[in-house]
Amino acid sequence: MSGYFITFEGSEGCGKTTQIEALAKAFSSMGKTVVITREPGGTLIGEKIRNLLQDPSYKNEISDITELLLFCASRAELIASCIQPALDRGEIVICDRFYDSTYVYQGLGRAIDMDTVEKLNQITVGTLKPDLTILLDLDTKIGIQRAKNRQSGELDRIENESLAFFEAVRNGYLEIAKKEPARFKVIDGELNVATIQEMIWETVKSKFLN
Ligand code: T5A
Repeated sequence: MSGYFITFEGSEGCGKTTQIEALAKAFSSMGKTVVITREPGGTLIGEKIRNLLQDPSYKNEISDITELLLFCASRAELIASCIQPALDRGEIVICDRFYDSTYVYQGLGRAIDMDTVEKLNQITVGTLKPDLTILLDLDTKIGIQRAKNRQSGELDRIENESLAFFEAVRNGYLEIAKKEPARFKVIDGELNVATIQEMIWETVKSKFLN
């Protein structure tokens, strides 16, 4: 038996963590087993990679290709030790970011050749694909401001990128969602938390619970 694999995507501060917690509670209250995880991170090795990738003092120390490989390494470990085993047990896996993040942040934000990103993605994930991806679309400036407020003004290595970088990320997400309408649900991240929560639950119910 295979469970469901749900991913959340969006640019900085769009509200993924807030909504993932609410969705996991809703599933748990129905007696379903839910695994919440995140990228980069989610494993011992992945969390060490996350620290490397986010540390603002490494601003000029990580080349674009190294960054891409580190995100893929974290993902490979997460799939092998967490996501695939949980799906094989029939559980629900909710992941904060997955390979769509790599397409938009490294492929578009860093402008790494898409063939390279695609090849590495195939090596990293094989045939694994999310059953549903919730994209919380948010104005870039609002998202960065939210991230700043939450972290008392401190931004991590990637959050320090330019507005143009995050505009490319936002537009890239919307393009992917347009190409894969059966997998994506795009929700306006400026709506209030409760409304977004309800919209996500309606989407999940109609996709998995009917
Ligand atoms: N990355 C990741 C890549 O470049 N390539 C990759 O392949 C992968 C996997 C991850 C970084 O790595 C990059 C992308 C990222 O830069 P991260 O810390 O996980 O780093 O960063 P984010 O994913 O952006 O997570 P954040 O914690 O910054 O944002 P969330 O989780 O989207 O937002 P959340 O829920 O923490 O909310 C942020 C603030 O806004 C408020 C919350 O209370 C909180 O204070 N909020 C709202 N306010 C108003 N209205 C709403 N609807 C709100 N929802 C939440």
